Amino acid sequence: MSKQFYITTAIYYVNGQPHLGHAYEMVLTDVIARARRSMGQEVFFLTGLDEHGQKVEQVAATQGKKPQDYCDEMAQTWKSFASRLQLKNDDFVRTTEARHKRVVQASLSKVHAAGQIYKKLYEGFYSTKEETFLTEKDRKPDGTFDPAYGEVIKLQEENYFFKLKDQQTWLLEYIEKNPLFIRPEYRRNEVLGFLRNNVLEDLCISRPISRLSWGIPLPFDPNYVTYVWFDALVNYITIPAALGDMVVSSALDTERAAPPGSQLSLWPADIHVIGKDILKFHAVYWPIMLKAMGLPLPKQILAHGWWQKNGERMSKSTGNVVDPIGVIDEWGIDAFRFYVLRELDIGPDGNWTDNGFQARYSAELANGLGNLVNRSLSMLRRYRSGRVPAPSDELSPDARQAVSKMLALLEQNQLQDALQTIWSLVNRANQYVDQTAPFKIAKDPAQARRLDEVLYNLVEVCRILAVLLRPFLPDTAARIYGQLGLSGVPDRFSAAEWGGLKAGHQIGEPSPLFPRKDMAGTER
Ligand code: ME8
Repeated sequence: MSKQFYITTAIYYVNGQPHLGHAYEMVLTDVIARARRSMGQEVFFLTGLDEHGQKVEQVAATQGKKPQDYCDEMAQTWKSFASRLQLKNDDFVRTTEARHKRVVQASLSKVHAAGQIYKKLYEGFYSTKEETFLTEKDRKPDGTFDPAYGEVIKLQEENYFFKLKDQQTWLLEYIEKNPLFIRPEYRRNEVLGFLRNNVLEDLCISRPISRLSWGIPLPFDPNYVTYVWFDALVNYITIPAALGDMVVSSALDTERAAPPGSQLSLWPADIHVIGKDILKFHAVYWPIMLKAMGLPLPKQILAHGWWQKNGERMSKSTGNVVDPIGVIDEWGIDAFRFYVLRELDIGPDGNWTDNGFQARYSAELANGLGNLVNRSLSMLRRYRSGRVPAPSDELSPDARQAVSKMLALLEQNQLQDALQTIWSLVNRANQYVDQTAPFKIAKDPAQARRLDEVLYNLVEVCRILAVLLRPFLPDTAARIYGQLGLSGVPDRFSAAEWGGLKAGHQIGEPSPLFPRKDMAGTER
């Protein structure tokens, strides 16, 4: 089987409720995955949950639950969140699954056998809250630590470490030679700066079982569990291995779980989509881990920014949060998907405002796209009983230009610009209605041919818009197709060629895609 386009999100800590930031990451990954499918590529989209660690163990205990029971409940919450967002993911990984644990252990064995893991006594500061070892560098001038670390204790403990020290040079060269490895460019520069100006410290990858039992045991020492990143990052290869990917299975000597003939070819990943806060783990530690396992590196790490609300960090304690499910219940999933991708390019931080959301809903969705589709279809029904007239190609150059520009942007994962390009066609078609005034020429029988031309151009643009919008707004695209009386879903960009609607085709019933809302009273 030829290699699929393999794209992943980060895996989410199960000890929290899903929020806007997670929804954004999931939706943007879903759009890239769907866009690739529309390009005709075979795609595998993986998302999932990070379920081990002290915090999960503690939260479960405070609720009087076993950690696994707690994780099982949270997994339901997260899976239903993903489905409300209309993710078309191909698998959902949970780090407590046997298929994941097996491959984590195989990867640890491999790296251990290669001499890259060693044991040493650690003596120093430890933040229980952040579950992390701290060094002198983390101390403030007055000797204290940032309050975010909570209580900081002195700890003496033997642990396993993964060697990073000798790995800096090749990684730096690799990133310098491969400009697309870390995107966007300024995030790449951050990593380059970090590697040029710091000496990598070896990474502690274990916790004694006496202190933490909720983890995957080290295959070479049952008194320890593996800790956080050696468990979490490895998810990106455990699912390929479980599905029979030969690259991973042969590097790690894992048996192929999938029956012969059904195995997928996934590794190396094409894109890991992650947030800016975990860039170092993905762009520095993960490549070094992969090299130690004898595996090729992912092709790209795409780091997005963080959302704030009203210019401030979202925080439950101050009530400054956006509840994606509440927004979806009120405005619909496509309005949510549209806003987050139209508002924020992949890279910088974004700012959610309810007013901004409503303004885009009203201007771009209701009055822009919704109005275009509704009036185009309504006029065709009113003036031609819903029958498509003979093809005409007045707007074909505009459509062709929008399609080719959008495809080029999608190749670069420039989703915001791609949406803007689609809207340039929406605006052009709305302007065409105003310029040609079909409601006026409909009154003049001598202009019947002209009216046919105008109506054809409008409904054909609506059809093409459905094709282009499908990855972004899957429901809306399907509804436009349905209202046009077309069967199936517009899931191939090749269908965006001008002339798809045939003369005599009977369209369906138009109904508003984005009902106008009374904005007064919805101010929050
Ligand atoms: O870090 N805006 O999990 P996580 C945008 N389990 N993105 C945000 C955000 C915000 N306000 N808040 C969080 C973890 N994110 C680890 C990852 S991967 C092998 C292990 C993003 O649940 C964040 O940047 O804390 C990250 O990419 C993702 O949500 C998961 O965060």
